[in-house]
Parts: sequence; structure tokens; C-alpha cells
Amino acid sequence: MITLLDYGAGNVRSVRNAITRLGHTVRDVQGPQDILAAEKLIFPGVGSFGSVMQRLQHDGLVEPLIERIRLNKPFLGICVALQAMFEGSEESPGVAGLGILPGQVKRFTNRNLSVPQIGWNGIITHKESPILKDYQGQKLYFVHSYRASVADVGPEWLLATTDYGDSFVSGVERGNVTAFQFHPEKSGEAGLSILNNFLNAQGQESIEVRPVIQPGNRKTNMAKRIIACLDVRSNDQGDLVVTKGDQYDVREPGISGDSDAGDVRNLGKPVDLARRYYEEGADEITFLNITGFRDFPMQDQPMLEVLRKTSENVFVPLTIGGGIREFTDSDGKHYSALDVAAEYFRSGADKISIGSDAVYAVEEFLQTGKKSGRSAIEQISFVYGAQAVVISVDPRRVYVQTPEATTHHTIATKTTGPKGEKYCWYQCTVKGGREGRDIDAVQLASTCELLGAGEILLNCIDKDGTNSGFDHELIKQVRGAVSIPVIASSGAGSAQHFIEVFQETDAEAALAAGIFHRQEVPISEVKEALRKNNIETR
Ligand code: 1PR
Repeated sequence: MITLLDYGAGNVRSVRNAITRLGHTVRDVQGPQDILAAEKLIFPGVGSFGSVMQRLQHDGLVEPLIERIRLNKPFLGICVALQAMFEGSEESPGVAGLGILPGQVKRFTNRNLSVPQIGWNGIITHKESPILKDYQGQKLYFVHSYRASVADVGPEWLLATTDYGDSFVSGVERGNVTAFQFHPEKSGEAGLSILNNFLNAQGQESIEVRPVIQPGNRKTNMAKRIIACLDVRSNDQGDLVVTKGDQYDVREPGISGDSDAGDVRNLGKPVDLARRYYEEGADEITFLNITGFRDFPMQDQPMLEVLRKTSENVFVPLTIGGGIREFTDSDGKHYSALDVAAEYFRSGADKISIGSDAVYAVEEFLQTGKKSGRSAIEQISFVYGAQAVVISVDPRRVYVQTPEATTHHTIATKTTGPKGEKYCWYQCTVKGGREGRDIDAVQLASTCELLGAGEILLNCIDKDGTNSGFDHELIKQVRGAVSIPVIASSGAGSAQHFIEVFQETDAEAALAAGIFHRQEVPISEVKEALRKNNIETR
């Protein structure tokens, strides 16, 4: 029996699913007495440092947690739970942590790195540990903007470090108490094996001193992520299918050749395909619900069930997009964007992705020059953290003869326009590309970062479904305008295209749909090609 400290702040379903998958039963902490009584306690920290500590204070859990750790009772902290063991954090000045370890947790400062660190990195172990006994250098999933300093943690506690700019603490352990900055429940089979070791570890009565491992000059490297994207909608028969468009048109050509007249392309079932991509080595799975499902009560939204089922078998991060906005369901009940996001997080999503609503929020910001605090981006980022908010950008090229012909951010392009134009800008669209707005991709991405977004999913309508490679000009332009990670999307047609996008641009991840659905290029082939070109992969 494993006891889980879940205070309803985010995606704890995956931890639950991982424990169940490993053959154990989960019970929840009901009150302070459970903290000390639990045989094994897992604390998956979710949210900001301040919100975690406030919640622990409110529920009277601070003292029992400190006592549990002092008594050397089996404990596993994940992510913010590791940070909460320190005295405080720059993220929430003035809020006291558990104070088991000295020092303040600080934000990543290296200007050349995107923050949050989102993705797969290694760890270097500093002492022997029963929890890491099977660890063989695999990459593990990190997602955070703040990190603990190695200088604050003595050999008694230091278990693992990771490099991102400088070296930070990615694991602490003393006796039966362990905490990791990475998410074992999101780190594929390597993470499950670490979790399994905690679940099965025989606790030691006394705190033994473990042999120290000299790490030497080794450094860890962040991998470039490969993301499989599933556009989901219901077809004309009412079945939920994975579909795929050409430049966002998802219907087969009709008999008359009218592209709107045919059936919705059906490339498989969402839960089955997601599982296949997980098994084939996808670093992340993204679901985009490309129709609104407005006829359903919120609780019956089909994508919630897709997430619940997927998270039972898929132990890498899941993103869900489409319809993240205020919503009145078919029962007439109103939900804020935050309520909608909360449902998705509870159902197993790690990140939500916002499309049209982000464009409207940026338009409002550019008009007023002020943050309203009301936008979906701001609200969700405030409660769940920037790393949980992805902005899905759906831009289309607009060609101009000279940069002066528009007030938008232009680039000199190698792909000239229909009238020989040598410049273009990228116009953002809403409603799945059906409506263009007077806003460009740089404005959108940089303003969303300001409003609290943690990542940009950069599609390109001109490239979508063409198999002609990613739009490097767009990616370079947007990557240069933000300091959050950018996912390159649209146009992948071969493994070579992934090599090129990582060699030519600084994108942190690349996403593809069509080539994976049609089984033209397996994910393993993409990874192999990247490795041969010295591009770090998981
Ligand atoms: O506006 O917040 O409700 O979000 C709607 C979401 O649905 C947006 O993320 C938008 O990109 C997506 N969407 C809407 N309509 C379509 C469509 O295709 N008709 N899908 C659509 C866009 C997503 C791309 C695609 C890549 C890779 N497709 O991410 O997966 O282009 O494709 P490829 O590798 O085959 O080239 P809201």
C-alpha cells in the first residue's frame, strides 16, 4: 500500500497510474496523521513553490512531513517536492520551505538556455543508492524553471546532479528519504524502473553512510525531443478518429474534386496510436482536439476519456490542445478556461495547449498595453506554472515586396512569393486556420511569453502535410524572439528533415504527424539518424 500526497493541483494521475501499473495499491493522504502512519509516502509536488507550501501549511502537513523525514521513514519527493525540502525559493519570496536542506532554490540564469528546462536530460550519481541501482545513464524527463544549487547540499544528501547551463541538484537521498527533480512517472521505462525500486525497497532501520562515487568531469546533455502529434475529431459517423490534413484540410477530395466534399481522413484510434508511439520511443505525445465537441457536457468531453485511457499505458508527457477557453457546455453550465484546463490535468494531461484564445489575449494586450490577469494563459500559468502552458501558433505566410510594406515582423525569404516577392511575414490565424488576424507570429509568441506561457508549438499552415521539411525561416524568427522552448512543427517528410531542423535552428523539439501515422518513417529511424549526426536524443 503506497500513500500519495495529492492535493489536487495538477496531473497526479500519472503517478497513480504508474504505481498501479507496477502492481501496488494507492491510498490518499486524508489528514496529517497519515503522513506519519504511511508505510511509504510519495509526494509529487505540483504547482509553484509558494502554492505547494501554502497548501501544506493549510492542511497541517508541514510538521508531520518534517517529522517523517527526521524519523527516516520511506519518502519519495518529485519535482517541486524536492525544492520544498529547502529553506525557500526565489519563485515565492518570503515563503518558508520545509528547511530540511539549507539554502534557496533559484531560477536558471544562463541567457543562452531556454527556461523552463523542458525535456530529457541525464543524471550523474554521486553515491550508491538502492533506488538508482538499475540506472544506466538513460535520459529522464525534467520540467522546471528553478533548481537547487549543488553548493547547498553536502555529501550526506547529494545523490544526483544534472547539467543545464551549470550543474544543479537532480536527486537527494539520505537513508530511506529520496527526492528527484525529474519525473520518474513521465520518464518512460527508465523512470518506471526507478519508481519500482522505491516501491520495493526494504527500508533500513538506521541511516547508513553509502559509498560516494566520484563523478569525474562527466556532464549531462539535454536531448532534442521528438513529438508525435494526433489531431483528433469525430468523423461523419460520429467516431472519434485521428485525422490529418494537408494545409489543415482534413477531408478526402470529393468525387467532384471539391476538397470539402469527401470523408474526414481516418488514420486510427487516438488511444491505440498514442500507445504505439510511446512504445516506438516518442518523447512526448500531443493531442489536438480540432473540433469543439460543443454538444457534450464537460464531464463527457471525449478527449477527457482519451487522456484517462492513454495515461494508463503511456509514461511520457501528454499535451492536450483545442478548446482550452471559457466554455458553456450542452447542460448550460459555464466553465472558465481554468476549470476546463483543470479537467484535462485531472484526466492525465501534463500540459495544455492554447490556440485561438491566445491570439485574442494578445490582441487585447496589444490594445491596452496591460495584462488583464483574466486570459486563459495568465490564469492557467499562475495556478499550474508556465511549464504547463503551451501556445499553439497557426501561422500562414503573407508575401510583401519590401519590409516597409507592412508593420509586421518580416524576413527576407529564400522561397519567393507568387509575384516574386522577396519578403514575408507570418500571419496568425484562429479557428484552425480559417480566419487570419492582424497579428504576426513574433508578436504572438513574445507576448504570450510575457503573459506566462512556457512553450511555443510552432505550426506552419503552408507546410502542414506537405512532407517538404520544416519552415526554418519561421522557426529561426520565432526562436530568436523568445526565451522559452520552441517546438518546430509542420512539414516533416523524412528523417533528414529532423536533422536539418536541429542543425539549422535552435528549436528544442520537433513534432510530426503524417509521416508517423502513415508509417512512412518510424520514430526509431528518426532517432537513429539524429544520433548518427551527433544530435543528442533520448
Ligand atoms: O484554437 O485553442 O481551439 O486549438 C485548436 C488546435 O487545433 C490548434 O492547436 C490548431 O493547431 C489545431 N487545428 C485546428 N484545425 C486543424 C486542422 O488541421 N484542420 N490542426 C488543426 C493542426 C496540427 C499540426 C500538425 C503539424 C504536423 N494540425 O500540429 O500536427 O502541422 O503535421 P505534419 O507532420 O503532417 O506536417 P484552439
